[in-house]
Amino acid sequence: MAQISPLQKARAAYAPKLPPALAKGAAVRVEEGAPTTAVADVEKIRSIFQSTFGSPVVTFSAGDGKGGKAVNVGVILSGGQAPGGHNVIAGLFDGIKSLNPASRLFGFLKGPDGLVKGEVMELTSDIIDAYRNTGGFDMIGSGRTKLETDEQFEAARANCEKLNISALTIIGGDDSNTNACMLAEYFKSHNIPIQVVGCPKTIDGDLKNEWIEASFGFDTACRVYSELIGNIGRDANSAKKYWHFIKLMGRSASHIALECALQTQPNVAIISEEVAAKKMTLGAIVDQIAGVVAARAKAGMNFGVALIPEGLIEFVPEIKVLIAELNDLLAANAEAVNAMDKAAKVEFALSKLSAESRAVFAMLPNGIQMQLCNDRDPHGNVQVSLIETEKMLAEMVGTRLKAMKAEGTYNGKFSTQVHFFGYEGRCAAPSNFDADYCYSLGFNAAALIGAGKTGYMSSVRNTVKPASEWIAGGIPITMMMNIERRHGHDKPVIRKALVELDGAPFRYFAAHREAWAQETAYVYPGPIQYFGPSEVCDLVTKTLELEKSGK
Ligand code: FBP
Repeated sequence: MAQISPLQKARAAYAPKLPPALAKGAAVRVEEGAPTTAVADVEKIRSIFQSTFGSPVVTFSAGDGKGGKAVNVGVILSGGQAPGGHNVIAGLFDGIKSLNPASRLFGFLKGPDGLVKGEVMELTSDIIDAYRNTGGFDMIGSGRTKLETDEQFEAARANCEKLNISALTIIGGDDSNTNACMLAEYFKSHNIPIQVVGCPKTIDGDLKNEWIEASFGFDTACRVYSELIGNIGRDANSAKKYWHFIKLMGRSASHIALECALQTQPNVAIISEEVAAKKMTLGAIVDQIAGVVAARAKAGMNFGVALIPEGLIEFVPEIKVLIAELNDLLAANAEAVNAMDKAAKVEFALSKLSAESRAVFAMLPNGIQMQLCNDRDPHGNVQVSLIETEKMLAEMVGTRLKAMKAEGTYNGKFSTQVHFFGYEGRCAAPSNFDADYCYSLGFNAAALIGAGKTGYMSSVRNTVKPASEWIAGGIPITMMMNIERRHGHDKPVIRKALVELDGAPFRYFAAHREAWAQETAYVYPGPIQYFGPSEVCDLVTKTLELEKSGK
C-alpha cells in the first residue's frame, strides 16, 4: 500500500455505525409490504419488467445471529466517483462474512465493463482493510458502460458462473441502478440464479425518494464545496473587488447548489428547477444577476458570490428544446458527425436545426456551441461538466451591466473570477455521515442477498436520527422507473429526483435569498471534521434536516 497520511492512518481505525436491524449480522428478519408499482408509465414498465415488477418493499429487523450458506458475491462501482464507495464495499464484505465466513467477494474492474469482459479480482480482508473510510473508487475503479444488450447480459452470466457468483451488487446512480434493474430482469426471466442488488450513489443527490433518503456522497461533496465557497466568501469580503461565479456539479438537479447555498448564504444562487418552472430565458437569468450586482454596487459593495448549477443550461426552456433537437440530430447522424471537427459540427447543426432552435443556437458564444455538440456520455446525457456556464453568465452579466451603465442605471465596477467545483469533492474522505451510511448500505445489501431478493435497492432510512434509530430494508427498483427519451429512443430509466419548489429546503432558501443578496451574510462552514465534538462531526445536510423537519 502506498504511504498514507496521519489523517488516513487515524481514520482507518474509525468503526462505522450500523442500524440496529443489522447489529447481529446480515441474517435478518424480513417483513414484506404490499405489492408496488412504478412512478409513471406503469403499463410500459410492467411489460418490460415482467419478472421483477410489483415486488414488495421489505423492512428488516434483527435476526437471531445465525447465518446461512456461503455465497460468492460480485461488486461493481459504476458512474462518477462519490465519497464512501469503499465503505459500501467494506460493509458488503463484512455483511456476507457475517452470513457465512466462507463467503467470498469479487470486485469487477472499471465498472460494468469489467463484468462484461470478465476483468475481476478477489477482495480479501487485507485489501478491504486498506480502504476502509477512504474516498475514491480506486479499489476496483469505475466506468459508465450501459448494460442493455442480451450479449452483455450473457457475458455477465458467463463471467459470474466462472466464479460461482450467485449475487451482484451494483453501486451507482440512477443510470447504473437502471442497469441493475435490467440485469435483474434478464436473469430472473431466464431462470438464471444470480441476484442483483443496487446501492444508491451519486454526489448529485438526485436518486432519492420516500425510501432512499439520500444518495451517498452528497453530504461529503457538499461539505467540501461549501468549505471552498466559505473561503471564497471571506476572500471576496476581504478584497471587496471581485464577483465570483462558481459553477457547482450536479448534472441535472440543483440539489448541490441549493445545499451549498443553505450552508454558505451567497448573494446569488440559481436553481435550475425554478428557471424551468418560471420559464426563465437566458436573458431573464442574466437580468436577475445583473440586478443584484447593481443593487450591491449602489450600496458600495462591488463584490459578491454567485452559485451556478452545472445542469442549468438544460433547464432554460429554449436551450432545453435546442438540446433535445441536437440529441436526436447527433444520434441520427452519429457516423458522419463523429468524423467532423468541432467547427464543422457547429455548421452542421446550424444547417439542420429548426428555425427557432437555430436562432437560440446562433445567439450562444461559439465556445458553448462547440461544447453542446460534444459527444454524449454512454447513457445519452450531455456532458454538462464540460460546458462553461459560469464563464458564459459572467460575460453576459458584464455585457448587460455595460448597457445599464449607458442607460444610467448602474455605476459600479464589475470584475469577475470564475470557478468550477466538481471533481474536487467527489473523492474526499467520507464524512462521518457518509462513512456510516455507506457501510450500512453495503451491509444491508448483504442482508438483501441473504434474504434472496433481486432487483432491489438497499435502503437505510430515518438518517436524520442517530444510527441507533436507522431503519434497514430494500425497495424494488422498478418502483422508481418511468420512460424517458435517450439517444433518440424511449427507454425505461429511474426518474431523477429534482429540487422540489414546494419542498422545505427550497422554501427556506427562497425566504432568505433577498436578504443574502443585499447583505454580506456569508457563512463559513470550514472543513469536514472527523474528530471532535458530535455537533461538528456528526452533521446531516441542511437539505435532509429541512426535508425531515416537517415544516
Ligand atoms: P453520477 O451520476 O454517475 O454519480 O455522476 C455525477 C457527476 O459527478 C455529475 O455531477 C457530473 O456532471 C458528471 O458526473 C461528470 O462525469 P464524468 O466523471 O464522466 O466527467
